[in-house]
Amino acid sequence: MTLKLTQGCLRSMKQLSSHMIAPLCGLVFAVFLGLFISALADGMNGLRIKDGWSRETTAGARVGGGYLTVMNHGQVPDRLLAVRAEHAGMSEVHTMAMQDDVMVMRPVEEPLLIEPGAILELRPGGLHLMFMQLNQQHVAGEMLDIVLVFERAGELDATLEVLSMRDSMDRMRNSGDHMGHGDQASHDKNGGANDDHNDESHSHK
Ligand SMILES: [Cu+2]
Repeated sequence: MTLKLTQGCLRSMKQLSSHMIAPLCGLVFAVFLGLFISALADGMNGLRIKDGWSRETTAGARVGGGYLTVMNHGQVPDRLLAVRAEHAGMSEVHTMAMQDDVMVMRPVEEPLLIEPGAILELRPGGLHLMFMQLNQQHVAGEMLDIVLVFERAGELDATLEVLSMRDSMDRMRNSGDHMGHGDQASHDKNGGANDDHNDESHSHK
């Protein structure tokens, strides 16, 4: 009696385990496949660009900003050398700083370093992308294709979602950045007149 019970139990355990092992194997396989695919997507460099966005521009505006996040999942540091965009005659990576009580922005002096495990955040009020000589208005709802040029990773495509003024305010609020003086900043030593970065203010020193 006891023997029969034990045998039955063993049999049912075997059945149970064989039933469970198959889907379990499938799950493990799927997880590994997922890891493999995401590793492929990251490429050799391990840089991942995300959350790209821009603010809509008015019809006559000649400049527009760009914001995004670059994460370095790789093992080696990399540097952001340049940015290119078809919709702009000139594109630069900008930094902002206080100068004589005025927020000014200018091209970064050195390529931005992204250490392994680090996150580079380009956002209003801080480091940002600047598109000048716009040949196309930034229209809310549209996507802007840009290319980021890295020292090691080379050229990586990125897209910026153009947000309406209202949505970009929300985005800034939600990102925990309360500075938000991207728009009020004057360009270079332009005296804080407005945010219309005319071409003169971009002459390189
Ligand atoms: Cu700028």
